[in-house]
Amino acid sequence: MHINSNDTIAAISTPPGVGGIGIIRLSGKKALKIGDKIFRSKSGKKISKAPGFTVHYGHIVEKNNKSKSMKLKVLDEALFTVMRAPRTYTREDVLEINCHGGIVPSRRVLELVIDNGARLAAPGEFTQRAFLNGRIDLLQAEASLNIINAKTEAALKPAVYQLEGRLSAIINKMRDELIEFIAPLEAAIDFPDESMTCAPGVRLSKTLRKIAKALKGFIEGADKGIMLQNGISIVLAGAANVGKSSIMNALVEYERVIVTNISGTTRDVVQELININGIPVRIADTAGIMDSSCVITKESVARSLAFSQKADLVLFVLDSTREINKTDLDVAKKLKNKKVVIVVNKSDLKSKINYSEILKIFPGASRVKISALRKQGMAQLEHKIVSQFFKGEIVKSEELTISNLRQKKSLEECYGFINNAILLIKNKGFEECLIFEIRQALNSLGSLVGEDINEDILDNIFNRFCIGK
Ligand SMILES: Nc1nc2c(ncn2[C@@H]2O[C@H](COP(=O)(O)OP(=O)(O)O)[C@@H](O)[C@H]2O)c(=O)[nH]1
Ligand SMILES: [Mg+2]
Repeated sequence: MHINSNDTIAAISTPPGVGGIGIIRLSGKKALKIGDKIFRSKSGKKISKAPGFTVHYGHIVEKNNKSKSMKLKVLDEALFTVMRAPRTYTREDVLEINCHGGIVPSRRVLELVIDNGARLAAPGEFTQRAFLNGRIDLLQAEASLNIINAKTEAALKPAVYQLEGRLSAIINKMRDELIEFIAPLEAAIDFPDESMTCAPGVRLSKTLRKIAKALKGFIEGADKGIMLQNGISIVLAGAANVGKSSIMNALVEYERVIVTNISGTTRDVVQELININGIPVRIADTAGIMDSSCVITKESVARSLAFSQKADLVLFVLDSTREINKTDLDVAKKLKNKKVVIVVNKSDLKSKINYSEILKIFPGASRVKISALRKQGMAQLEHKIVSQFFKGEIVKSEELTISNLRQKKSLEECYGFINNAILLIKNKGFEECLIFEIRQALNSLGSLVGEDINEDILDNIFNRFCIGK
């Protein structure tokens, strides 16, 4: 992404499609001047003369090239909100134009502001400016992305917590505590006679241990935080007619997919998002695995297996009214490497199943008996799904604030350096080494909040945003 922060950027900030209002946002030095060029306010006042945090009613106008008199053509009726630097989202002058919603009006206004000197914003560029101008740190920038993308309330909570800067505050406090020890340690090297006596050493180890403990808490919660943000993907897999589609319908609570007693009913992979105890779960129903020479069946079986391989969890479905057959075993073998819950379906009917062979393939896998037809055992099934990832403990949002792998990696690095430092003190190592480890730990914490971070990494982060944020 080519970032020139002198440009004035513009984008449609509302989602594409038909809606009551559309918002075009501008940020940069020329934002208000561009406002003057395209706006005739009812009051006759100029946008560039308006104080911050004021809203103005009027019309968006453009030059009518066809008319000789150069009369202005009214494009839309609009409200202009003026926000002046530095108290804005980006810390630059910001202009927000509320015009009519819908694809055509907002597009035309966007084109107009671009014709008048703005440049189309890259994805996340407004938030990137907020970060580069020091209004928020990188953790907060990532939190704002998570807020937009949150799929459940439970996922929203930690993101809001992080946007408020509470995690950043904890991290910054750790940094301050570590920095405090650098000078005395350096003094100890320069004046070995007055070398670090027991007192700072004890205090330092205490601080290091406290930090290590906090980091460990965050790292342990990280996978859950990431999962809460991204959702868990699960796939229903098994032989034909075991009841996969019936389970899908029971989980999404409506007749999403066709159920018949004819094998091969499901062909395409069908996906739906459900919410289990606040955790977003993407569930996919797939074709039953079977041998066939039919081109369509072959393709659907291939997709089914490919999807199962990518999923976080496979619900391996068995029909309890019959013995395990070769297909069941073949499918099971293909899913051997996956995290699996064995779902024994049709428990409303007489059971004929003996799954010892299956248990050999999935030793230790959880099992649950259900009847998709009668909707029995569904709560247990949901509980089993979630407990594969969240082992029953209460989910505290403070501990789930780590929401991506980048953050987890920085924390793990830092944790490693802190532990090295603890060992050095214990083994009476050199002060130079101790300083080195502490500085490395400080670097990891710095990169966590976005200091001295390389441009490619930044671009990578902001590219995941939508345009207009
Ligand atoms: N008795 C009973 N029949 C079921 C149950 N679940 C599914 N079925 C029936 O099994 C057949 C195959 O179901 P379907 O969901 O299409 O299986 P799929 O091929 O694995 O997707 C249908 O006739 C369903 O009505 C159940 O829990 N109990
Ligand atoms: Mg099916």
